[in-house]
This record gives sequence, C-alpha cells and structure tokens, in this order.
Amino acid sequence: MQEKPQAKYLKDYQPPSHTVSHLDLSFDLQPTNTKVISIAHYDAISDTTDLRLDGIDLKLLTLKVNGKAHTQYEQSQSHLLLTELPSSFDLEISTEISPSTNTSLEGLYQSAGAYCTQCEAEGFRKITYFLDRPDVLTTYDVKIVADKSIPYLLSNGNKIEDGVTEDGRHYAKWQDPFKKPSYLFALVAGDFDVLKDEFITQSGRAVELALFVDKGNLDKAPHAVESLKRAMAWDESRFNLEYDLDIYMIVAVDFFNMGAMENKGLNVFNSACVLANQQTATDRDYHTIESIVGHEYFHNWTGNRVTCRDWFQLSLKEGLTVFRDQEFSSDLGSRGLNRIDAVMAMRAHQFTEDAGPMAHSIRPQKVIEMNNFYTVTVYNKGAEVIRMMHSLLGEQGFQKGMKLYVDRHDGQAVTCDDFVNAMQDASGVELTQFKRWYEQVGTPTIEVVTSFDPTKQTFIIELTQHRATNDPVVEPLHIPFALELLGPDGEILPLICDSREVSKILNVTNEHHQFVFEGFEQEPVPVLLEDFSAPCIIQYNYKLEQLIHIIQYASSDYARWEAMQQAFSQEVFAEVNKFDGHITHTLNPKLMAVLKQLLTERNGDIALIAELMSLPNFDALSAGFTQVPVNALVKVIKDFKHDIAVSLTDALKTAYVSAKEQGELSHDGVSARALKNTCLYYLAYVADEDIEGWVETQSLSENMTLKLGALKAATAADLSCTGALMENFDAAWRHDLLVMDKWFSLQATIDSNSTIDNLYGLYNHPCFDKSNPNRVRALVGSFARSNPAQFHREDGAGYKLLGDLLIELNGLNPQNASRMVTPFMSWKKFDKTRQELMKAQLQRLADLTNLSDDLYEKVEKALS
Ligand code: B3K
Ligand code: ZN
Repeated sequence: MQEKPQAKYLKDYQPPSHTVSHLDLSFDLQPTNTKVISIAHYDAISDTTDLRLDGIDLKLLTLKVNGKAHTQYEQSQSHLLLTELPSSFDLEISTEISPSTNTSLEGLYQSAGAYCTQCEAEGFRKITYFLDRPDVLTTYDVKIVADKSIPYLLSNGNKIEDGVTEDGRHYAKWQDPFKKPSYLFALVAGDFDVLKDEFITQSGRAVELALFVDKGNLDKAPHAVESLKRAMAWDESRFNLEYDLDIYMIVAVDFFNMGAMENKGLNVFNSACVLANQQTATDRDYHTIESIVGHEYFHNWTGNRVTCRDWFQLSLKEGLTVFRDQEFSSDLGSRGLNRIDAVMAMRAHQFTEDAGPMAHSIRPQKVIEMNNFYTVTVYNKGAEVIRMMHSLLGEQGFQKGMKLYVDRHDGQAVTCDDFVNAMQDASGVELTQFKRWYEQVGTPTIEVVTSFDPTKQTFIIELTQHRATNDPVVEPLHIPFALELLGPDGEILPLICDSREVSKILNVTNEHHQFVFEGFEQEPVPVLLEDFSAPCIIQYNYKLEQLIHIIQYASSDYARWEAMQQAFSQEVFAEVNKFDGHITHTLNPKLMAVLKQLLTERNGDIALIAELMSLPNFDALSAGFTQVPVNALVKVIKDFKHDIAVSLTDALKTAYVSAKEQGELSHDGVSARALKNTCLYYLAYVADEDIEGWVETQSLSENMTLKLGALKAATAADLSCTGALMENFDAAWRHDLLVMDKWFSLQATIDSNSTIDNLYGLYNHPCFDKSNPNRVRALVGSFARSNPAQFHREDGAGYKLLGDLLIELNGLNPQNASRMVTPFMSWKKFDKTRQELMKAQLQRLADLTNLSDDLYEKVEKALS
C-alpha cells in the first residue's frame, strides 16, 4: 500500500482561523482550461499572519493581497499556505481547471457537454483555493462567461445581470443574499429544455420554479415539478417553514454520483431522480422522485439555513432531513407502506453496515474520506434517532423543538448537541441519556422474556438491552419501546400498571427492566417494538401462532408486515438447517393458509397485501446469520417461491385477473399493479400456458410498472419467452438510457451460469459507459447486490468481475468505486472458501499504487 492517507478526528476540531465577509467568483468556461477568479475578504480571528487554504488539482495563475502580487506562499498537493498577511485583507486568486477531463464528478465537471458542479463534501477545493469547510459561511456573487452555444448560465440565488462580452461570448451574474458554506455553491451551464411553474407561499410571495432537463425530455418533467410544489406546501403546513428566495431551480444531469444535491436555490439532480412518464418510469420511480425532490427541498431549512459545524455532524442535516422526507411521504401516501420501506432499508443495509468493518456511530469520530460517510448509518439510522425523539416528545413537543432550533441557529453552523438541546429546552423532556445514541456503534439487541400469571392475571415483560461488541458506549441507552397487547379476539388491550393506564411507549433507560401489566384473563399476544420504535434487534421466541395472530389483528400495517417477515424468516431458518442440496423445501402449511386467506379475501390496502405476500430478500435474511449459508439460503428461498406458486395457483390467478389498475398514479392504480406483479412473479414459477401468455401480454403494456413486472417474472423463473422479451426491450429502448438501466439490472440478476460472461460482454453494449455511475450501478451494482447465487459463485468469478471493475473505477471515479466495494466489506460473514476469494480481491485493491483515499479507507478497514 502507498503512503497512508491521514485521518481526521472529531476531538481535534478547531474553529477556522479567519472569517470571510464576501466572495466574488468569476468563471470563464472552457472545457480544458476554465479560468476561475476568486476575490474574498478575510479577517483573522486570532492574531495569526498565516492562512492555509484548501485546493486540489488547481493550476495557480496569480495571487494578490490587497491588489498587490503576494509571493509569500507555499503550495502543496492539497493546500496553499499564505504567510506574512495583515489581519484583514482582500485576496484575489486566479486558477485554471479542466472540467472535461474531471471524471471524478466532484468539483466542476462536464456531464454530456453541460458544465455542472458537485461540492459537498469537499469538492469546492477542486474549483478554487478557499477555506472549504462548512463553518465558514459567506455571501457569494458569481459571474459566468461562456460561448453563446451554451444558453443557460446558472448559479445560486437571484440573477442580477446578463449580457454579451466584447469578444462575442455572453455572461450572467448571480447574487445569493444568504450566507452559505462552500459546499452549497453551484454552477450549471448548458443547453436545456425548461419547465416553468410558480408557487405562492403562505405569506403570499410568488416563487418562480424552473426545472431544466436535457432537450427532448419535457414530457418527463411534470412529476418532479408537481412533487416540488407538494413539498413546498407540506413544509409550510407541517413545519411552518416557508421558502426564502424568489426562484427555485432544479437541473437534471446524467452524470452524477448520487441522487441529488441541495445547493442553495439551484439543486442538481441525477436525471434518474427527476424524469418520469408512464412509459418510462415505474410506480416505485415516481415515489422515489417525489421523496428525493422533497428531501432536497427540505434541506433549505435543515442543512442550508442551519448547517453543520463540521462534517462529523453530518447527521444533523441528513438524519433530520431523511426524517422529514419520510414524514412527507407518509402524510401524502400510506404511512404503513413508508414505514415498511424505511425498516427494510435499515434491516438489509444499516444492520449489515453495523455488523461489518465500516461500523460507525451516527456522529463518526474518525474519518479519512468524508464521502465515505454518506452512509445508511448517518442517513437512515440518523433518521431513526430523530424519530425516537419525535416519539418521546410527541408531535407538538417536537415542533416546538424545531422552532426553537431554527430560531436559535438560523444562519449558523452547529452541532448535533445543539439540535438535541433545542429539543430538550423547548419540550422540557430530559434528553441527556438519549444523547448516547450519537456515540453508540452497532445494533443494540433487546432480549425479551414474557410470563403470564393466570392467578394474578398479570403479564410480565422483562427487557434486557445488550449493546454490540464494538460499541464504545458503556452506559445503557434511552430506548422508547412501543408495545401493543392483543387479546384473544384481536382486541387491543389497555396497558395497566399499578392500576393506572400507561402510554404504549415504554421508557427503557436501564440495562434491565421489568414491566408488570394487569387485568388479563388470558395470555395476551405482545406486539414488541411496534413500528420499529427504536433501531434495535428484538430477541424473543415468538410462536408461529402468535405471529399469525399479529398478522391478523395488529392495529398497525407495519406490525402486521413485520410479523409476516418474522414468520417467513423463522421458516427459512428452520429449512436452512435441514438443507442437504437434495430435499425440496416447503413452507409451513399454517403460514401458507394465511397467505391464501390474505390473497382470497383481499381486505384493506391491496398494496399492503402485495408486501405481506413477499418473502424477505437474501440480504435481510443474511442479517440473521453469523455465517451466511449462501447455497442453502438461495435454494430455500427459491423452493418457497415455487411452493407458494404451486399451492396457491388458483388464488394467485384470481387475484391477478381481478386486480384492476385504474388511474395512472392513484393509490388504487399503484396498489393494483403491485399486487398484479407479485402474483405474476409467483405464477411464473408454475408457467402453464395461461401464465406464459399473461407474461407476454403484460410485457407489451405501455405502462413501465407492468412491463417491467412481466420481465422480472420471466427472468426470475427463466421462462422460455425470456430471451425474446429481453431482445424486444433492448431494441425498443436504446434511445433512453435510464430505461436501459432497468434492462441492465434485469440482465445482471439472471441466475444463470452464463450471466458473468454476459456481463463482461455487456460492457460493450452501445448504451453502456463505465464513466456513468447510473450504468455501473444498474449492471454491476445489481449483480453484486441482487444475484447472490452468481455473485457468490464458489469459483470466485463473481468476485473477480467486481474486483476488475473496482480497479478501473479507482482511477476514473473514486467515489463510485468506494460505494461499489460495499459487498466485499462483509467478507467475514461467509465460509472459508468465499472469505479467501473475497479477501484476494480486496488485496488486489490494496496493492494498487494509485489507490484513492476513498477506497483506501474501506479496504484497509476490511483487511485489518
Ligand atoms: N447532501 C447530498 C449528498 C452529498 C454527497 C456527497 N458525497 C444529497 C442529500 O443528502 O440530500
Ligand atoms: Zn440530504
């Protein structure tokens, strides 16, 4: 391995040496030699005469202090150290950068010709020398000069001037009245189609909305704009937060490392998270777009107006904003289904991260490459921590806390403690112990033992919290533990302790707690940790009958789904123990009967029934094993699907035929399509003539949810029509790369011994491009994540495919490489043979002479 990159520690935080009162930026855009002039006014905070600025890959042209050339400086790979400075001065720096060769998609780069920026976390230093840290806030004036062939020149804030230059080019000037840290700076220049709209705020101000998309894509823009208007209205009604500028712009670009970025007044989005119409996008895509548009919009208050003091506090804005976008989706759609999504992400990804070498607290203590910490832990567990505070304070207390937080800290860069303090001060709820969640590492376990005393008619619940082995927190956590008790007829029983009815949120603050509930003639069925009220693992020996009781009667949709998942998992675990490679595994008939009943009665939310019918996936099930039994797990899951298909063929067929999808985006339409697809997916395993015909007919649908549902069913069950359907799709959609991503994903998830060769071949498909993160994720990401049988092949060919790709991505796009390495991080969870094979791929990376900091941090942790 090369020289070790340096880690930064939260405990070493120091305030900046200078404040910046204003920044003037000017850009002369050229593909390989863009000139950037930055003029800033600096004031020293202490009596220092030095200023150390961040800067990477910059060619320094000139440097002036108070208008005069300054020669007292040293340049290094990552910094510019200025010495012998006065305490207050203007600094003018001109530098040159090359956007067209910047494949890292960080800083200023070109996406299919358009110029755009990505500065969070530390990309601004690839644009100019600056104090590139979130606690240096200032106002910006930006001038952009470019050829007239690039009509739109955009930056943050309001446009104050435009015109032509003497040499026949043109320019625009933008002014952002709000102070911001450099990570929220944005510039976009390109030729787009624009969808314009307007939003009138609650105080009556008109805000211009503009969505910029690639030419020819206007028909896919309305859903994002409608989502934005819904988000703006929701933030006013639920949080009383109103938008502050006169214009809100969103630009969709094809080359982007993540979903989107909340730059002040000028969001930049991955086009995959914007563009949708019924022919090209699934119902799931529609939902994702609405939630990401909301998320970026909500950052305007939680992230932009109040930002982070340092990057260790990232969850301050991300955990809170994920919580807000989850609430937005839940208020507008189904709360139960949204909760199910959130918990699935926690179980399948966050618990896995916690169990691996990258485990960290929601406020990490040590970081080498900040981009590595935009994780499910910081985001999703961070949101669960905010949700726990919401449970403890209630909606009213929480809103009071939010108001105090914003009033106290508007325009500031603050810490997670500042947020919790505001919540505590506004509500009067003591949160000192609760703060331990910010230090806590790993997934806590709660062991539950219950006992029923028929003579005293009491039901006793004993809870013991166990922390993960790598958890530095030595004292117990404050856990809001939600509980529901169900009576024999499914009725919800009151929780009576010492003759008084108590709240369903139990405050668990000690290592060990005993709760004695009174007044039961028969033993109740406990719904434990209802709604996943804390990000913990519950250990409790549920009997199948109890789970079935919960599936039938629990008051929350989430709890019913959770019980179903538990029941499925228990059955899978039991069968995995019997695995010998030859027996055919079948689902417990009692559980099969429940599925049949759900399917036949179709009571309540149809979309929920589709969820209830779905087996937990490989990742979610893997989390339950210390060593993942790959072959057994793959076989049992497949056998169960087959068994459900064969045992319930008639009920599945009836449900399939009677699910009528009315209305493009109505909840009923979405639900009907979800159930139809679930039924067809199972039925494909039976594959009689009817069903092959249904798959083929559905694949011709003009609706992408249905079309893709048909192809998924065909590829999963390996129907004879699969090849032809895939060819038709390819021929029909080559003009739309986002749609082709769905096809690449399908190719990657086919469980066939020829898949790996096929994937190497697809690198040459005219639509494939390794420098585009969407394509890479669609093809190789889907393979590693969703094709366990082939990825974990015992000859190591799956691991080699990923290893080969990572070596290329390391040079091309370190951030993408680092995200794609995730499947290797859990190598210790597999058997010896697979461990050795995965480790060998990690070692190939470790041996690279140009290993990026991004990969270094993960590879080093994985191997140590
Ligand atoms: N804040 C951005 C993510 C930036 C990621 C930098 N590697 C998007 C979001 O969370 O809203
Ligand atoms: Zn965010």
